[in-house]
Amino acid sequence: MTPRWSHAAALTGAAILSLGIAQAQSPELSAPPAIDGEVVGDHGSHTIRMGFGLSEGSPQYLSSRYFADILEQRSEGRLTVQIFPNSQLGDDVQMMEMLQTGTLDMTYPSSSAATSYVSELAVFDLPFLLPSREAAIEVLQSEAAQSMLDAFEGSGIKALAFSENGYRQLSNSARPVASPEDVAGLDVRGLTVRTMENPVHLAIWEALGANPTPMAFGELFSAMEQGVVDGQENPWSTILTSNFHEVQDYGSETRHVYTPFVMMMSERTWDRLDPEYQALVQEAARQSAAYEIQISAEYDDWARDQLEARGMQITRLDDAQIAAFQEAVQPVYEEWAPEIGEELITEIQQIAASVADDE
Ligand code: TK8
Repeated sequence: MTPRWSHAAALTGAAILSLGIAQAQSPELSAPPAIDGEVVGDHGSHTIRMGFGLSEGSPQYLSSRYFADILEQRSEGRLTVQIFPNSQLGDDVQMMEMLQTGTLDMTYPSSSAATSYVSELAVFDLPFLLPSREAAIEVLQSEAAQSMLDAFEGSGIKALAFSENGYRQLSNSARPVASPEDVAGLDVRGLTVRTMENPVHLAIWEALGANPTPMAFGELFSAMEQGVVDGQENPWSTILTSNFHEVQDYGSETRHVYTPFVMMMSERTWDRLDPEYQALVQEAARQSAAYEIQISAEYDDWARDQLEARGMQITRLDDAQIAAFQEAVQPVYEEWAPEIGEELITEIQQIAASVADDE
């Protein structure tokens, strides 16, 4: 783990600085459900170290605290969870590697960072696939999603639950964006947009005429501050709780991709736990993921309005404007659908459509 520390220390410095300037307040969020269920037997004490990228104000952090509380309460304090937010221990990719080697117990990456372990996860990276949050949640609860979690088996990672990262929105420091032409720039250069380290996202921003730059999330704030990139895309809640509005004047409600988070544990840690502890961890993961999805939804529009109140110029897009983005990213489907699997894509689209029909 030693080589990671210098890197981690550098990232933490940037993260603390940005948090110190303006700590985001929270919206009226639902309280976590009461913790019920029996206290499990005494199978020894374990401290579980969990790292992830987002900050203390985020739904991811708040729901992880709930996860910790469930474990602690139902094990009478024998299972404790230490949370390391703000990419303190590394970025999504590094922390998954740490799970494999057993130097970290848990992490909570964006699914997009995990497609090298389970290629089917890339279905979530396809643009404009999930038309509504209701449809997205139905998909996350489907058997197809469960088999993606199961497919981690043997990788050194035990995938426990899906939760919501959410609908991604574009922000940038250069100009208001209402069309793909605004991204590409007609008389000016195209926007340099940080993307996740994922080839489908790269393809999306190439198709839109941007200069996509894959980069770890922990390096993003300072990259924007220093003008290394013009913009990035993430859910409003992440843009707010990471204080990106301090360095990004413009936001566009593009909703171009809905991505999940995946709560995961090192298989080495998992194997060390008594089966009764394992069952508790699995149940607590599901409960905290469900809570995360709930408060993430509560956070979303509120965060957008907060950003606006704090001076970010938000461009809302009508159906025709969204359709223009949708059309511009069609080549991404042509390129990636065969790779990801037409059958899987159709299955996910059908689950999504079944919700639309219900409404
Ligand atoms: C946080 C990341 C982040 C993701 C990204 O570690 O990289 O933009 O959306 O939230 O997982």
